[in-house]
Amino acid sequence: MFDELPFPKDVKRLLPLSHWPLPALSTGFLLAVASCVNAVDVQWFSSFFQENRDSEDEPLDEGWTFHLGYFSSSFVPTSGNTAEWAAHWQQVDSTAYQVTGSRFAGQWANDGSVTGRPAYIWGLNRQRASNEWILLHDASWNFPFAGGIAPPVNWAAGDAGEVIVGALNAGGVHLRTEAVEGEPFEQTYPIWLQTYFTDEELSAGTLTGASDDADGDGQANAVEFAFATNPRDAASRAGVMVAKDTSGEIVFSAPRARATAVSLFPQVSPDLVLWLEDSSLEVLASSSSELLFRSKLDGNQAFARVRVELP
Ligand SMILES: [Ca+2]
Repeated sequence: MFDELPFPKDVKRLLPLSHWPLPALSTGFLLAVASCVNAVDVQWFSSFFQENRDSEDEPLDEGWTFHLGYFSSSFVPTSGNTAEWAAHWQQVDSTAYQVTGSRFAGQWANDGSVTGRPAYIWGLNRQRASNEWILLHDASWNFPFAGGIAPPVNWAAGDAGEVIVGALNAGGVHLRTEAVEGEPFEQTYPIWLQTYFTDEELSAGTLTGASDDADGDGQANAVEFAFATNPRDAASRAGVMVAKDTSGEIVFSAPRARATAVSLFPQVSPDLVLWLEDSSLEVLASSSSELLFRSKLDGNQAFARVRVELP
């Protein structure tokens, strides 16, 4: 969407983000996921077609993800210790918010590794510069035993007896997120894959490589990971934007997914052939949600892109 912004010709133009070859990923994680058998599954979800809004009353968008997990040791999350949540969070499953159904729905194949732990559902948005979270729990949400065949356990957001941050069914809004202190928990590429791909797809591995483009939108999975877009939705894309700084000079701005294990390397080019890093540009600001830079090239035009590299 950003590469369709109106833009003066012959001055500077922008180019969608591109992606360079990446190191191969370990498949150990994927094999572990596929090994679950005879488990009591956990279905965790919110109801269809509800009003779900953030603290500014905007509907939740495709940047939202929901996570099922627990907090390590004896840590108990409260609205007063949100800045400490990330350090204690242990993710079990995750799923993307479905804008069309205005809900989230995940299913976790229980492997027995976390039996008895109190379960929480954490909603967050890594695209946002400020934190907006919701955290739900209920006294009955404890990870079940594995083994044997049993009906799935159902945990509905609307049944949560504890809303640690955010609000539930207040003022005509089903899920309401809240602006709080802190950073989302650190996300790696294999963990991110869980949000958007089924266990079967993870096992097959044909769509899930860093250089694969699962939705065919021209942006590799690694790029979608770096910018917190949805790799299964071709309409969900991000790119370098052009902006003006306070003195009127044209600068480039790249969004960045918060708390995401990826490195970004801005590049500029005079001609779309030769791409330069480092001394050919100046990084003006680098925050957890944005990278701001300008070209130092001579001449009256410059192009910009960002190289994405997984650790
Ligand atoms: Ca893509």
